[in-house]
Amino acid sequence: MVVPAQSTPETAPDLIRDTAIREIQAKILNVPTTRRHKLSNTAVTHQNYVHVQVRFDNGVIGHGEAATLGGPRWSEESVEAIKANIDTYLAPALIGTPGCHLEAANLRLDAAAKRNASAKSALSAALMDALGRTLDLPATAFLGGAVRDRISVIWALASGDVIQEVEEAKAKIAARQFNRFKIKLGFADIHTDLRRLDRLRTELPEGTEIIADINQGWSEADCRKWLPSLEALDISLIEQPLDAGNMAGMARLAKISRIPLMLDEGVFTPQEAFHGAATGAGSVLSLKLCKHGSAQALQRVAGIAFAGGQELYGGCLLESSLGAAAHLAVFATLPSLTWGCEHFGPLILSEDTVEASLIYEDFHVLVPQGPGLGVTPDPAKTARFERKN
Ligand code: MUC
Ligand code: MG
Repeated sequence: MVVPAQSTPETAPDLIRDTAIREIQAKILNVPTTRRHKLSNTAVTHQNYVHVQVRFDNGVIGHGEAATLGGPRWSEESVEAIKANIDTYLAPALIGTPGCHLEAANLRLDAAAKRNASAKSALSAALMDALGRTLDLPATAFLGGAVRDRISVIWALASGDVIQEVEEAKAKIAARQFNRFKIKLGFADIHTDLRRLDRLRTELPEGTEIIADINQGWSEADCRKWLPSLEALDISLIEQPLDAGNMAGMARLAKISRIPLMLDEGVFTPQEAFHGAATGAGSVLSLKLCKHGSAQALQRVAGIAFAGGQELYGGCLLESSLGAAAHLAVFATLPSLTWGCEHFGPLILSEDTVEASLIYEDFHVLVPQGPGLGVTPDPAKTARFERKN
């Protein structure tokens, strides 16, 4: 029996045409953090974002965010470059394209600019938001559907002042927000790093999960020498100890380390993901929109890593609730996310950029359920945080 097509006020072709991208705006935001956040190669007291707004022909507006960490130091993209490349190359390439053709939009962005993954990911997020609001569906619905509605979440300790870090960790555990911690290393000498880890291991409740993120700060020789100390401290995961390009060194270390190694800055593209998995350069991969460039590319990278036997970890770059919500939408659709995620960004900001922040409870972050990304930027806050010159 042929079921007659339902008559709706707007037919699918009209809906598609009405999602044509009409206007794109990009603004730089500077949002103070609650404390200094230190990494091997930078330190921030303000988070810088490019906040993107996309308007469809149907009048619906979607928002996205590109986060950076201390200028072009964590990766090659700075907020100034992201905004300039969106304004000059990426936005013009999208105008007129149906916003519901998410993969076609990605192809246009890739044709307009090489790499620039963070800039592209803000546009990808804004399209998902506007499309979800048009269809009155959460973005997960057109990313394959959610398989989880909450994700185990990790907090990063990164002031470098161990007394402050112990207090901060204990307060997070008491609030039942976070009981898994990532410690940023590599900004002090290795002996100082190890003393800090030792103090945290002693002061935090027995069995507390501790991950070490070295952000490319150690050499292969350092790692060979100090791996036994990290093992003795019961570190559960070592993130990107070596230079991002040094896959061969990571593969040699992975062979001798009893602690799993995670690739972060070393894997942006699907080809890098394939290389990392094929060479055994780490058994865990950190996924971030700012590295992969779009929700679809993140899912592709996750598939490659999974096929290569790697476990998946939901990474962040200290996004506000807006950028974090875009990540959570994609992470919610991954069949496997062994290590949970680290989207603690909204709580490290002195004030979030949205009307209602993400919810953290029972050591999980909840995946927003509303249309699009499920969070709404607060115009008064974005105006206050907008960089004025
Ligand atoms: C990184 O390298 O993982 C994420 C959390 C954090 O503290 O730093 C970022 C970047
Ligand atoms: Mg990292």
